[in-house]
Amino acid sequence: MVPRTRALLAAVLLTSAFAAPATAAVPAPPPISTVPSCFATCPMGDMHIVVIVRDLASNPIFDALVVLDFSGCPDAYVCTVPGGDPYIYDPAARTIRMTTDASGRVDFPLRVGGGCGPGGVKIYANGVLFQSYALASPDQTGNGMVVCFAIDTDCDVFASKLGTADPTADFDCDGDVDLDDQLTMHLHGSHSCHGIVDPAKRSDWGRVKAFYR
Ligand SMILES: [Ca+2]
Ligand SMILES: [Ca+2]
Repeated sequence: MVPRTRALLAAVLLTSAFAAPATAAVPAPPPISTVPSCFATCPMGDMHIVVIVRDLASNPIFDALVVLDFSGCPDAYVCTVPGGDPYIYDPAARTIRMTTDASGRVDFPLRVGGGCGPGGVKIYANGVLFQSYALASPDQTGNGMVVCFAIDTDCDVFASKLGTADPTADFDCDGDVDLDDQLTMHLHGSHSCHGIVDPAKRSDWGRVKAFYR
């Protein structure tokens, strides 16, 4: 092998050794990647946050790390049950993370209540800022449950925002707080971090009371 060829081969091998794996592809921010129009969650985990991560050529990125950053949203109430969620919560950093599947998709069944104004919650993919949001939840009081009588005042707090453009109660992302958002409040009534809060069941009340203290 002539020296020139040997040098070329060495360069190719070196390049291959340090070639970036597919997982290190750089995510392209929205609208190439897909993010929610607004950030609405329920403590029971039945309002999903879905993100699809793509590169500049619109190819889905597998195994991209998607981070939901709540560090600027101190009133977000993150429910935690060890091993109970498909994502990882870091309580010190106040972040939630999960990696994308082969189609570049992550689906967070986020169990989060509370709220905060615009910019409080951020979505990152492989370190690239995708979007920042206000946080909206039917758990308007940020205590991990949606209850409108006796032990909680979620409906009263929501009602005070009806007719406004307050993003912390705009669950359907259309820029206002109206009867459609009120319907979402009703649909998520009695939802909590621990499932349905049923006043007829003493055990559930016990949990709620314990939760409330
Ligand atoms: Ca509440
Ligand atoms: Ca709305």
